[in-house]
Order: sequence, then C-alpha cells, then structure tokens
Amino acid sequence: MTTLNPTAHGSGNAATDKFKSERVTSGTSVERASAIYQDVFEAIAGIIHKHEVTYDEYRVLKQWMIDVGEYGEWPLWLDVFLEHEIEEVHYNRKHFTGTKGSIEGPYYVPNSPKLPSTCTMPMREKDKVAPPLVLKGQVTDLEGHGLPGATVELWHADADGFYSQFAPDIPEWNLRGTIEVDANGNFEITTLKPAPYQIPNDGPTGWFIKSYGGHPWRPAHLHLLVKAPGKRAVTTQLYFQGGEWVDNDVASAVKPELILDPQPNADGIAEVTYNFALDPDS
Ligand code: MBD
Ligand code: FE
Repeated sequence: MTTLNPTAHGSGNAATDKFKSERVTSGTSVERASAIYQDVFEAIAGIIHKHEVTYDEYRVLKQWMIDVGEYGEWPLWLDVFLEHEIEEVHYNRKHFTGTKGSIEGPYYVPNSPKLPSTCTMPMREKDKVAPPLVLKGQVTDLEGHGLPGATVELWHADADGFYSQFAPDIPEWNLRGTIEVDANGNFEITTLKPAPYQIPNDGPTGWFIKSYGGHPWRPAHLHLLVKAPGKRAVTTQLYFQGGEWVDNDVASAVKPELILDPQPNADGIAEVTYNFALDPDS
C-alpha cells in the first residue's frame, strides 16, 4: 500500500490502491454499451455547444483529469459526485421497500473484525473526545421478523475526520467492525458521535469544488452495510437531526429516512434505535 499521509494525495492513493486490488467486471453487452456511450457523447456534445466551451477550458479539463488520476482521487470524486445517482437507480429499479440505501463512498473495507451483538467499537483513548453514542436496533425481514445470522458492518471517521486505513498512525480497524446480531436480530453498539466531515480538499477534488464556489462538507455520518442470509444487503448511512450540512451534503447522499435523533438515556448517553428491514434477495 502507498505510504499514508493525511492529505488528499495520501487518502486518495490509499483508496485507489484498495479499489484496484479487486478487478471488477459488469457483464454489459456490446449493444447496451453502445447505447450508453451514444447518450454520454450526445449529452457532452450538448453541453459543449450550449456553453460554447473554449479550447482553454478543454485543456484545463484534460490537465485536471490527469491530476485526479495522479492524486488517486477518482474514487473520491466519483463517489462524491456520481455515486448517489447510481444508488438511486439501484434502489428504484427493483421497487425495494426495505431500509433505504445510500452511497458506499471510498472508505469501506471488507472483513472488519467480528464483534458481539452488544459491543463497543474499537477506539483509542484519544478518540473519546467525541461524545459516546449508543445505536441499537433489530435487523428484520419486511414483515418485521428478526433475522438471526445478520451482520451490521459499521465504519466511520474519528474526531479529526480520518478513517482508519486511509490516514496514517491509526490502528488498522479503528472505528470499524462487523457486529453479529443476536438470535432475535438485535444489536446494541456503543460508538462515538462523528463530527461533520470535510472531504479531502487539498487536491484536484478540492480545486474542482473551489472552481464552482462549492463547499467540501458532508454532514456527520455513520456508514453501514447490513447483510442477512437470503436477503438483499443494504449499504447505507445514518445522519443526525439538526446537524450541520444535513441539508447541503457535497455528496448528495442524505435521505430523510436516514436521519437519527438520539436522546440521552438513563446514563445520560445519547442513544437511538434504528431498525433495518431487508428486502428479499433476488
Ligand atoms: C467520505 O467519508 C464519504 O462518505 C464520501 C461519500 C466521500 C468522501 C469521504
Ligand atoms: Fe464517509
């Protein structure tokens, strides 16, 4: 893996290395590819003509695309600006009615260590500057029956906005885990409430955002991947009611159904129940 440093270049190259480690294929037919490419070029041609794109603008684009590749930022840029549309199509096409999905983003790592249904996420002493959060709930089918054998994979940023394995000097599985639900599908996870998150913006993704006067912020979020035997796995994110950037996510990945409103429990710790209903697999 690339040597990590806490910059867009460092996290970008780490995300690119991780993505490249698995070669993906899609099975797209020549006919479908032809139809898609025709539409892509037609849309681009329309934009070029509509805005009378200049030669200088074309050369800046070419230079920027080269930079995005060299900084390893294609996973970041694509997941921030395009993945939400793919995810929406994915959800709508098959009329799923279970828990809504959201984008995976560039920092998922499979095979995180298994944790029991009642657990505390792996964290360092210094991570505890963030307030504790208890996330409890049940993984069910669409009829509300608990699903034993389900797993809840959880990953999120630390208080500095860094994800383990994508920034230096963080234990490999910090704030990452695969929670195995109990016999009724229940889980109770103690973790930390993340802060609003600034995507790495000292590289070409950041220059891109500046060029149109945008901002690099995502609302505070938890990433989850919930799986159960025979059910459709759901990759999603959870957000916090009233949090900054919830209404203005640079990655356009917030859905109203995914917003939590934790309340203090008997111990004064912020706690929230969120149940995951999984669609049948197929
Ligand atoms: C993230 O943590 C994230 O969730 C997305 C979508 C993009 C960059 C960093
Ligand atoms: Fe994230």
